[in-house]
This record gives sequence, structure tokens and C-alpha cells, in this order.
Amino acid sequence: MAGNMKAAVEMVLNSGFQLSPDAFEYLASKRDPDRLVETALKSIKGAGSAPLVLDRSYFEAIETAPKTGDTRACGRMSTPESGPDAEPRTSAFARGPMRGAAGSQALTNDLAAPRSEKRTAVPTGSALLEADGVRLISGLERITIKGKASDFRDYFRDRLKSLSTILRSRADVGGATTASQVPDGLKWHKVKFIGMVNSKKEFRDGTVVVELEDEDGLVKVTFRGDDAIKKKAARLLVDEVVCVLGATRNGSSVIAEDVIWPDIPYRSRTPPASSDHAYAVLTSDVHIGSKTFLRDNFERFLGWLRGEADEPRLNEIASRTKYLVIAGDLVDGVGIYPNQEEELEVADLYDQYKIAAEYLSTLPDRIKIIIIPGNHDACRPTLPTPPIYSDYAAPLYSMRNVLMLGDPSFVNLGGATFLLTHGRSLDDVIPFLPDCNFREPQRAMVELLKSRHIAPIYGEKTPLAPEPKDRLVIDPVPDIFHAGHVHVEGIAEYRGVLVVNSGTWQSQTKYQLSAGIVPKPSIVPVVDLVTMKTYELNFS
Ligand code: D5M
Ligand code: FE
Ligand code: ZN
Repeated sequence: MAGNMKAAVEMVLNSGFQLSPDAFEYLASKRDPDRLVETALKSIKGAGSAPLVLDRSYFEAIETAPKTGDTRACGRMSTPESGPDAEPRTSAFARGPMRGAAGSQALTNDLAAPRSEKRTAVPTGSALLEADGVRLISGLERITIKGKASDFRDYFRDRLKSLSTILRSRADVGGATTASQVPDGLKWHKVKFIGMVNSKKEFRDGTVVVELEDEDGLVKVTFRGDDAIKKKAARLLVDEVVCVLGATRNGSSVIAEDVIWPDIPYRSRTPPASSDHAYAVLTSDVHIGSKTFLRDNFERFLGWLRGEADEPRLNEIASRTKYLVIAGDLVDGVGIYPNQEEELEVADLYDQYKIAAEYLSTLPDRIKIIIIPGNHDACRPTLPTPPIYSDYAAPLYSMRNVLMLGDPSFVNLGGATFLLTHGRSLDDVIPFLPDCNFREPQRAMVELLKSRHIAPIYGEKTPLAPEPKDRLVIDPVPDIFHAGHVHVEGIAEYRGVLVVNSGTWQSQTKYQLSAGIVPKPSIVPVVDLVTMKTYELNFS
């Protein structure tokens, strides 16, 4: 692919948009596709609506628009219907970059990566933190997407490979074949195979039919009969990787008897040698800049961390706090959703980060602050997400006790391995997971651990970057899995892993009111890193 085509595709994907196959072909036939894309992205920025999939006609119209005129109104922007059945699914391995997230996320593209971001290495402060018990495992990668039509095929191939390896490490998956190796034409032949869920259909009588695939083919799996197997079928998410046990019926069709998820092994953690109790304070979704930011509560929280509480026991915990982890949405951002400006108290993104840094600067230097991006932050909208742009968040980058990481990040703090992610995919998985809801996001987080993936479903609200290695696979198994995004605080324990959703500092927004989302703000989970005992401190 010509260099400028590569740049063009990269620009589109990094801005969170997708190209339809015909747009891809059209751009590839042009001498300067990168300039065409640049113009298109600018026009989207000014358009106030949010397309996701850019098709050929869009670029054609941009190109034929009068050069001096406003190109905003030109071109057709196609937004795909959301939902797994909105369009016929093709094999994941044949998917181009046309399937993708719909809706609100695309608006975040109003924010272009600042130019300086491309030239300068991002300072992170990591060197300063090593002496403080901070060991980074991953989270600072900046992977350049090749920009080829085959990127998604390679991405899903890696997802299947990584999750198959995890599955095969289980004793009960031993000897499993892959989906395409299921024998054709043999009747009532016992089979056990691994595949990625390509599609799932539920029928009125309760029967569920799932297609499981690998690169070389797919097999149709029918779930019917007792409640136990139907329950397993109900839990299957599209695009996750599982092992199915069953019997062949005819052709390449199988009746399922059991499903095995990659899952995490039971673990008992050896506490760090130190008996010196160090605490990590977990928070997220501060939304500085929003009119609904609960400033008084947040200031009370910071006051507690500075040791200003009345209760000696609370001051004791504060004095032993070594880490403050912020799992995204530190600020409310700008241009994240339509008419957001009406709900902003601080309309300038630079000012929002300046205020954030002023707040965090009031904390003692001994508290190391780890920050990852959320969908409201100044960052690339696709997952994995590199750290917040250093241009916008410069005041944070200049703080010696702040470590800016990407989403997801694996980082060891005081002997405990944290998996940090903002948790955007919770919006995608919660509606599909039985027994999960937005009032207890920690339950869905446990399901993500079972799937061993941070964003199993592709094509809903969470846009994924087709990096050659699927960094959203949960590996290694963390001691603490920390996310936010849902604005509801909740804690669970699953097979020795502490699962925390850290809530918010924002009261109910207009959107949340209309959608019936009730936030649980100003509650802060605090973890004793030696015993893993947790406390929930309420600052409302
Ligand atoms: O998201 C906070 C929560 O509210 C999260 O569960 C998504 C939901 N939310 C907020 N705004 C929207 C819109 N416009 N569409 C769908 N869902 C939404 P946060 O990332 O803080 O905005
Ligand atoms: Fe949020
Ligand atoms: Zn969020």
C-alpha cells in the first residue's frame, strides 16, 4: 500500500471512524488519499453530526465540492444500525473495517490529535515512580495500525489464537480441535472444539443457534434441552472465544452439551512481604468541567487524602495511602455528545485539565497518581487507547507524582497487579449478559474475567483498533480489576480477584435521567494492598 494510503487509513481509524470497503477502494485509487481524508475529517468536525462508517459517496462528494465552498453539507454519511442483527454478519476473518461502533462515541472525534503529539515522545513520569513500588507491565504502547483491509482479519486471528491458548491451558479443554475440524457428515460423533462466536440466534421455543468459527470455516451449534445448557447459551457473547462439547447431528451441525469459557484459575495470593499496610484509593469519572461535577464532595475527598478528616481512623488510612488510581473520565471533555456545551461549566478542555492538575497538586507527593483515559478525556477514541494527549493534559504531565497510562494498563502497585480500564465495553455487554445490570457493574466485570477479554463484543458502542496483537485479552490475571464508566460504585470478589467499579463524582446528567441511569456518586473504594481488604468511603 502506498505510504499516503496507509496514512489516510490510519487517520480514519485513529479518529474513531471506519471505512466501507468501497470507500477503501476509492481512496486507494487516488493519488492523495491522505489529503482527501483530512478534508473529510475536517468537514465532519464542523458538521455537528456523527457518522461512523464513511462510504465512497462521501469522499466523492468531498472531492467534487467547490474548493472554496463549505464541504460540510456534501457527501453521505452512513451510520450503521446498531445491534448484532442489524446487518448480516460475515466471518470475523473476512471482516473489513466496516463493522463498528455506532452512536455517541463517534462524536469524540471532534478532537483531533494535537500536532505536537505526533512529533514528541509522551513524557510519563514512569522513571520517577519505579522507586515507589510502581512496576508497569503494559499500558504505554502506541501501536501503529497498518491500515490494510486485512487488519481486522489479523486482529481477530490473534484474538482467537490468544484465547485458544488460554483455553488449552485448562485440563478440561485438552484435546479440543478447532471449529473447522469438526467432522462433516458423521452422525452422533462426540466433538470438542474451540471457536469464536460469529453469530447467535434465539428462537421462540428457547432453542439457541450459534455459529462458531475459526479461520478455515464455521460450525453451527444448536443449544436445546435442559435449562443448564440453555443458560450457557444465553451467556454466550458474540465475538468471544469458547470451547464447545457436543455431538454432530448432520453436515457441519452440532448439538451442544457443554460450553467452557477461558475463565481465570482459582488463586490464592501471597501477600507482599511487608506488613506495612499501604492503601490504594480507586476512583474514576470525576468529570471536571461539568455542571454536574460534585465539587464539594470531591474537595472533601481530597481534604481527607491530605489528612484533614475529623476521625483518626480515616486519617490513618489517608496517611498510609500510597496510590490514587483514576480509571478515566477525569474531565468532562468537549464535543463528547450533542449540545454538551449547555452542560459544561468549563467549556475549554485545556482549562479542564488545568483545574484537574490544580486539584491533584494539593495532594502530598508521596501519593502516586495513576491516570488512564476515559471516553470523555482528550484521547484517541478507539480501544486500546494510548494515554491522554500530553498537549491537552500538560499540567498533569508536569507533575512528578503522576503516571499517565493507556487503556488498558497492567501495573503492579505495592505488590498487587492491577488491570485498569475505563470500562466502556460495559455498556455493550451488560444488555446481553443474563443476571447483569447497570446497578451492579461489578457483576459484568466478573463476566469479562470469565471471557478473559475487556471488550468481547465488536461492533457495538466501543470502537476497537485492529492492532496486530489483541491487547484487550485479559492476560496476566490481575489481583485487582478496576474500571469505572458506569457511574455506579460496586465491589466483588471472583476466584481471588478483587473486582472494583469506582463510581463517579458526577450527579445524574440529563441523558442519564432520560435513560433511567441512577449514578452512585462520591463513594470511594480503598484497598489495603497487603490484606486486600476494602473500604467504601462516602464523601457525600
Ligand atoms: O457514561 C456514563 C454512563 O452513562 C455510561 O453507562 C454510559 C451512559 N451514557 C452517558 N451518556 C450516554 C449517551 N449519550 N448514550 C448512551 N449512553 C450514555 P460517560 O462515559 O460518563 O458519559
Ligand atoms: Fe464517566
Ligand atoms: Zn465514561
